[in-house]
Order: sequence, then structure tokens, then C-alpha cells
Amino acid sequence: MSAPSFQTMWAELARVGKDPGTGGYRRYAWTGADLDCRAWFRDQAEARGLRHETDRNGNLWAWLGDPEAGDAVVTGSHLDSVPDGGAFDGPLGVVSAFAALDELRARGARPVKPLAITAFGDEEGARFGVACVGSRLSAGQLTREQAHALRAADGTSLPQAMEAAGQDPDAIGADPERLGRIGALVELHVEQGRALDLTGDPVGLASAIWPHGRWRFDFRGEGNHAGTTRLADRRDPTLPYAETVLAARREAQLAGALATFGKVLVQPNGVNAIPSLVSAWLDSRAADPASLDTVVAAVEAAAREAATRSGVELAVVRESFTPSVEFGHALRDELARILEARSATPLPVIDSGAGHDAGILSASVPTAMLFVRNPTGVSHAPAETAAEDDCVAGVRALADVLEGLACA
Ligand code: HGY
Ligand code: MN
Ligand code: MN
Ligand code: MN
Repeated sequence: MSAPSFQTMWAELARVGKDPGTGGYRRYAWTGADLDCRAWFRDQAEARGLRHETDRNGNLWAWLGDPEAGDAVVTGSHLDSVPDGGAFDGPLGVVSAFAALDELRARGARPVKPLAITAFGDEEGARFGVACVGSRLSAGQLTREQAHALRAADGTSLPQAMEAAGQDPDAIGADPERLGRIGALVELHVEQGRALDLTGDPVGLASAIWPHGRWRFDFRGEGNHAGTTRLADRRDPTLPYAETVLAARREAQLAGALATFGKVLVQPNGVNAIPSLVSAWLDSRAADPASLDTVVAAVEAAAREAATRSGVELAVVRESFTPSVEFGHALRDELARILEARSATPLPVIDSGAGHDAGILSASVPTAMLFVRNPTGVSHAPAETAAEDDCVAGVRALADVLEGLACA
């Protein structure tokens, strides 16, 4: 039984769900690419003699030792992507988990606690609109009813997609027993920013995750002919939409926060037809909840004012929200102690504007995150990258952590 190397695992996974035109990844929940990622995960588990399973919420687990024993040390991340995502966001944490286990075995370390490698389902929410579906369901932060109500842009419901993939949608729900058997969960993730590049460190620890959410703005006007409708007679939803995008940038700047309209759907989307509806999604984040509330309220107020001026109706729905996460000091300090014993230099501790499964699960189990340097900071785009040496440093740090937490 020879475990594939990091490079081999990476090369195999890198072929899955890559769009030849953009070079980005399109691994959306319960699509063929997702199923191929799941098959890859299973192959890695089997190549290492690990017991693998898919839990009721579609999260993948590969076990060394008996999960029933409890106090398990768990590490992993996710395999799905945003549209045209990069290769590292998610997969780096899963590939590094398998490679760290291989390193642990090569060191002759003997785990005295169960070890598990995980890949949480639908972390990006690219197809059904809510991030971290797999971990939220397990943590009881998303109900079965809410999940069943999720629809993809093509009208496919989450239950239909799960059913087509052979996963029972009626089995989803909170999984306190499974989470109760976890003693510590550590997620390794490529940094989605440049803090480590600025400090010059290959690896860092996470202190917190910013509060962030997604709001859908539906601007409903009146469809009409682009060539025969006088400007004064129009109720064109693209006007208030455009003003709202500018307001989002202005308000975020004022509050030192972030606001992005990255997804917009125009109906009927015809060149010679004034749209009847513009649906636009705001992604907003801030270092503190008050700033986030201020930005979102100001953007919504500006949108309502602009919609009224254009004779357009506006509905705003908050589709998902993650409150700020502070990673517990106990586990974080334990990781720092383990890692600084070898490196002799203090590890940088950085916050994250990006959400993660570890952030969701931190409400249920002790969690910590390791970040690996991203030299450009670019993420959620095909250009996302990390240096091989830094990935190796990440694997070694994760192996040190697993050895420190789970081995005699
Ligand atoms: O959007 C995020 O923050 C994460 O990458 N899902
Ligand atoms: Mn992401
Ligand atoms: Mn991620
Ligand atoms: Mn015509």
C-alpha cells in the first residue's frame, strides 16, 4: 500500500472540474465534478487503508482508528469551488491532510486518539447560494427545511441534486453525536490575502474570521422595447442597480469594510429589451459587526432611494450570514506551542475576511486554522497560487500539529 505523494495527489485532483477556457475550477455541489472529487477522496483513503464514509450531510471522512472512541483529532477542508476558482482554496487543506498523515506514519508516530481527514460539502455555496452547507447542517446552523428550499439558477433544488447524486436529502440535519466525538479540528487553508507575504512567514495561525453575509437585491421594473420606449416612460431596474453598486463601494470605503456585487442576473437579458428584473447579490464583510451593519444598511437605503426615483420596486433578502468567529485561545495556543517548539520563532496570528468550515464548526468543537502563504494574495480566481516550499512547510506544520495533538 503506497500512499501517493503530495505532487501525485495534487496532479490528479487538479484535473477535476477545470474549465479549459478560463483555467479556473467549476466544482459545484453535487455536479459531476463534485462526484469526481469525492471519488478522488475515496481513492486517497483506500490507498492508505483508512475507513471512509460520507455523512448524512454529504461531508467526507477518512478515519484512522475508531471514531466511536471519541476525542478525535480531525483535519481537512473542502473540495468544491467558486465559479472559476483557484486550485488551492479548499484542496490545499485536504491534500495536505493526507500528506501530513503520510508524514506522521513515516515518522513512526503512533496516534493514541482517532484521526480523521475531512472534506466538507458545498463550502462555497456556488450552486445553491448558501456557503458552508455541509458544515452548517452538521452544526445545526442550517435546517433541513432551509436546505430543501435552496434552488440553483437552473431551478434544480438541493434535494433533487442530492438525490441525483445518490445522497438521501431527507437524511440531512444536525449531527451532534458526530461532532461530539471530535476533540479538535484543524483546517489548513491557503491564505486569501497577503498578510503572510508581508511578514515573510510560510505558515500562520488564524485569530478570527470577519462577520460576513450575502444579501439578494431584486429590482423589479417594467420590461419594454429598447427601441420604442421613451426614456421618461421607462421603469428600468438597471438604473437603481447601477447606483447601488456605486453606493456599495462608497459606503464600504467610508466604513473601512468590504462590499461586492459579484453576481447579477438580468431578466429577460435581451439586447433590445428593457429588463423587467435585475437580481444582484451583495457580499459584504467587515472586521467588526457594527461596521458591517452600517454598510449594509447604508447600501440598502441608497438602493431604496434609487429604486423609488426610477419607479422600480425593490426587495432585499439576507440569504446567508456568518457572525464573527474568534478561534478559541486554548487550541490556538496549543498549536503555537507545538509549532514554535520547532521553529523557535513566533508564528504570525492573522484574521480572515474569508469564511471557512472551521469558522462554522467553532461553535460546536474546538477548532483552529493554519494558513499557508499566498504570494499574490489572489483567491477565488484562476491565478490563485502558493509556492511549493510553502505547501511543504504547511504539510510539515500540520504533521507536527497532528503528532502533538494525537500521538503518544
Ligand atoms: O466566501 C468565502 O469567504 C469562502 O471562500 N467561502
Ligand atoms: Mn473560497
Ligand atoms: Mn475555502
Ligand atoms: Mn421586435
